[in-house]
Amino acid sequence: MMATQNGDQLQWTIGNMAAGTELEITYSLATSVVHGSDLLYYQPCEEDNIDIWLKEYVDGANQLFFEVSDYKVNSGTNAWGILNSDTTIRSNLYLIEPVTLNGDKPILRFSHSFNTEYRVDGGFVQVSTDYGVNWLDVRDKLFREPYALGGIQYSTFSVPNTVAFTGASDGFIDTYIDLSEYAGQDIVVRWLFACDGNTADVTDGWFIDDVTFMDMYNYNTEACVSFDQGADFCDLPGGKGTFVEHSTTGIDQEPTLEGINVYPNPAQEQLYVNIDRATPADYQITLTSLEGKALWTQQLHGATYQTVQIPLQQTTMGLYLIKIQSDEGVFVKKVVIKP
Ligand SMILES: [Ca+2]
Ligand SMILES: [Ca+2]
Repeated sequence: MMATQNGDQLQWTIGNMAAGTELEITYSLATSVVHGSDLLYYQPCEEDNIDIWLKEYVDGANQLFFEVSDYKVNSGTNAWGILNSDTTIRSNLYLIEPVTLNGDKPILRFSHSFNTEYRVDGGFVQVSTDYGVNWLDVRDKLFREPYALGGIQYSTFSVPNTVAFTGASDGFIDTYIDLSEYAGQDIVVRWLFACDGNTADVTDGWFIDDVTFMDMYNYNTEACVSFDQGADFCDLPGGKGTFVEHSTTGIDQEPTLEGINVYPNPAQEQLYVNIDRATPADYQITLTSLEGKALWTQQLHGATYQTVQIPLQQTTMGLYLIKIQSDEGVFVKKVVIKP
């Protein structure tokens, strides 16, 4: 069944359906390499740098602190973590370096792994827009991997209606927090952990890694069904739809195809793509605008050692993409064209 495109809508005409029958429509979408979330701040949690992190023992019978270690990590060598305790503990970890929330849709994402006594021991996260004077409850802003349903018992934190990450996450998961309400402000974060006085796997706990602030780019598309016999029925996907990763894993990383060079950059009258490879291969070379509009394209068949010249006289100055497609994948490079 073909879809018709109408602006930002895709439409399928289903026709008649018998009562009780089901129809599944699947489609795939591609996002341009230039569209992605903007990285605002990234903390790899590799070291206990005292001007960024603060660890605080609050109270309890066991004086445990969050520590940087290689015990459980999401990436790199280390992560922050704290072990469960079978005597009472309350202990906090602060990221005290303020992060300015640029953009319209700033979010915080952190990777974490937890395995605690379900609904009894656990932790939660708070943010502050006044450098730690007041701490804000962001429970309604967690939009992926939120807290456990039903909260945590009162006596662990002695705070009514406490929600928490509790139970088992089964490895590292990514929690996303929508901070758009605080856009433009500086923010600091803290993670609070507590255990009651009994029942704990003291070999496990809560581990936090890869703290990332981004101005989010996402596709949050509403799907609607219209039918003759009634009003439209519409629904949105959960988790704010499709999240597009920040560009350090996309275009800025500029993955290379060995033996292929694009030069000069910036370019003026000509741009060259030089292929210097012993194995013959097919290529499609395309110069596109940032919006993905193709301005020049050429196919090469069985190319080995070859230089392709792209004329730029008709191209206005600006930032462009050179896209080289082969059996090995797509290699995209940003090029600046000067007047
Ligand atoms: Ca790490
Ligand atoms: Ca416990």
